[in-house]
Amino acid sequence: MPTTIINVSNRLPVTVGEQITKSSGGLVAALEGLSADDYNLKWFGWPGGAIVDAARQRKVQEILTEDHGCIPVFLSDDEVAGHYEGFSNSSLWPLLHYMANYMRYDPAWWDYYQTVNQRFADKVLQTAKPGDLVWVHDYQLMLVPAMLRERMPDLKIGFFLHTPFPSFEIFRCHPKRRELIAGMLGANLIGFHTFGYVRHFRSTVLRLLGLESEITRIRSYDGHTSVMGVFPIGINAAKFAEALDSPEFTKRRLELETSYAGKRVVLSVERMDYTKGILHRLDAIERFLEELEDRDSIKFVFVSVPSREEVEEYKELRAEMEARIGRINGQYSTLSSSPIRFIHASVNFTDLCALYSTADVGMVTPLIDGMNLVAKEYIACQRDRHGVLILSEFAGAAEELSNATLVNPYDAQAVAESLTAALAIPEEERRACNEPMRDRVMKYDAQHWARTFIEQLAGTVAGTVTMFDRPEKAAQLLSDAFSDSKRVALFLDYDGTLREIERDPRAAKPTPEVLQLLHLLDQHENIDVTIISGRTSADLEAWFGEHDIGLIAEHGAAARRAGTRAWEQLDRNISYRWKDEIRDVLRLYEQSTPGSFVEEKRTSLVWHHRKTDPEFGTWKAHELMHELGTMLVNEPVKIRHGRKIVEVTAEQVSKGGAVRRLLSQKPYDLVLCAGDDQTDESMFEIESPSFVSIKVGNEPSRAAYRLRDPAALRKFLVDALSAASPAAFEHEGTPAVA
Ligand code: GDG
Repeated sequence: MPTTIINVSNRLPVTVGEQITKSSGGLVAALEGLSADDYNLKWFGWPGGAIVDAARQRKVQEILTEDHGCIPVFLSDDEVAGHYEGFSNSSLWPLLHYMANYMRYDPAWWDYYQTVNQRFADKVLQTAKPGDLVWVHDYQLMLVPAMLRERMPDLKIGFFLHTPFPSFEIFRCHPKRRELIAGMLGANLIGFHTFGYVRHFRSTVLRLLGLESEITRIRSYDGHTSVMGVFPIGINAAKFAEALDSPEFTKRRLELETSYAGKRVVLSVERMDYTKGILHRLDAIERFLEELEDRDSIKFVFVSVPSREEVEEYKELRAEMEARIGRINGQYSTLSSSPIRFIHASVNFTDLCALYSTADVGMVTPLIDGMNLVAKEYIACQRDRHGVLILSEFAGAAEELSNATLVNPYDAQAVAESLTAALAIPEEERRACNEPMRDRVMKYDAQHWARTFIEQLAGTVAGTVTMFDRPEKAAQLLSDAFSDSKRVALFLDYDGTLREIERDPRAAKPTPEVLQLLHLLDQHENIDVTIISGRTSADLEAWFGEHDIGLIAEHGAAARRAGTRAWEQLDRNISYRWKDEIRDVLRLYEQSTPGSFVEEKRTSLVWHHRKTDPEFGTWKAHELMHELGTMLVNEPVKIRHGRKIVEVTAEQVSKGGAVRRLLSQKPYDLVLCAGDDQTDESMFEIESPSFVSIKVGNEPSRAAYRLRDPAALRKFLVDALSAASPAAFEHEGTPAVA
């Protein structure tokens, strides 16, 4: 059975007008190149234009689906203006390209962006089945992965960003920065053109969301892992190869050669966009022309495809470009020729190939560009002429095309000199530079790109966390024990287990969901609940003092048994003299690491680095671990680098020890321990036939069962209670504790 690929991009590869016209961009070729034996492709996107009439929408949908495998997402004119022209192209596009001063923002655009992303997600969810691969494209749809994940947690979702991902310092300017990256993190696989963009994305996620990550993996709070990968997009190589062998191409090339006879041709092709460095290029051309003796010997051809003409900055760019070209042509024209030929239109594909192949120099100098396919297409078409590619260092393509003449587009003088030098490179040298680049461009083409992305996506572990043991088994054990009125002990860690983690630990007071769950458990006399935490007894007393439940504080150093009000110290015989020595060291780290602080508890000293720069904080934590390790070799302590903390604790105190002590005083038929942190592992070591251990979260653990997050644990407990006494729940309805 072929796997279904659901490809989701802002635009469908078809346009609906009087007739339906198919477009043939790189993405179409890339996906059509996937084998039909292995994959069945469905394409979701906007068909262009506003089709408002419901009957016409149905008709268009029917034709597109049946004849083209395309499922249209219809948008109104207002939605296109708010989502596409506004939020996507006037807000996100400039920022993703480091042009924060071009970024505009209107809160109404954000509403449109969310609505349209949700419409795309809903449309996909109407069709998607488990086992399908969903591939979402580009900056217009950054929220879609998380929207899909929320409703189908097991779906394999990929996201590819076709633009650069800028440095954190730039991306942080966006008013919706957190929402946007959280949306992308719904994907299992997030693809970028270069490793630089991966690095920036990771750094942004670490700093804005405070998540843990390795170089190419990020673990989200909801338990799934997003893998980041480098997938440099390629050109439609087969289409170019075919064109170069066609008689029309040969004819058009001959015509161009005749028309430009006696001149060296320098070609630029691009959408008219301020990222493409057009005005800076004109500066360089002016400097070049100033120095040129024979002005009839050169022709610059600019193919500038109209783009985003509704957006103000693009209108201004066009006006400025036209004025500058007019001035340059006025100043440097001779009686027989003018230096710049400016085509403000799209040329047909054969003409484009003929132009690429005729040009002595391809001048591709964007100020920044995700990849830039024009550079690769120019090389592909230089099969026998070996023209020179002048390429901006700031195009993603520069990583692969390192034999090109690489330039800094902001340095007009250097670009002008590179152009003079390029025109003088001997043929042998040009051939030697181009051949390896051409081999690469033709081999690692768009189809290769799509295949590698899809194969990697197919190989990722599906969204949900793999369970150690089926949680239904634990649920059954628990509900059986509840319904038989057996004596059950629940030892529940608090932060990250019973309740979601907060950035500020003081803000993590019990939510109504937690309190409602405790209230439900409280109604069963046979169930003893103990909250077991690393927090101080004062913290626990303040939040749970009024509840008749057991409390264990400071990882097992103090306990307040259910039914009593008094706290008992379990660590009376333990010495804490070692604290004096290390307190000073931790203070030094506090001083030298902005945002970090030292917390002193009865049984431990903790250095917190949650609020520091994540990379600096983690590095300092490693240094501190090393220093403490050598200082404290002979002391009865444990040193631990936990979640954004370095902690030194008395060796004899542990949660596991405290649980054992309570169990030795009162026997139970079933004991359940749940925790999310390393300190909880000492509870999971307890061995007993009637023992259920649950890890909350997706880190490695010795627990027998695993649940995704605190909400899943709360639901698990409520479900077990309701299975044991359905009547009580029928009466009250299922409580909203999750
Ligand atoms: C975005 C990213 C990334 C151009 N003029 C004509 C014409 N074209 C075709 C070219 C090329 C395509 O348009 C332009 O692609 P680029 O990659 O250069 O740039 P963007 O449009 O900005 O694309 C970019 C890309 O997505 C893919 O991920 O590389 O960085 O910004 O294929 O051939 N085609 C025809 N006539 C023209 O006049 N027929």
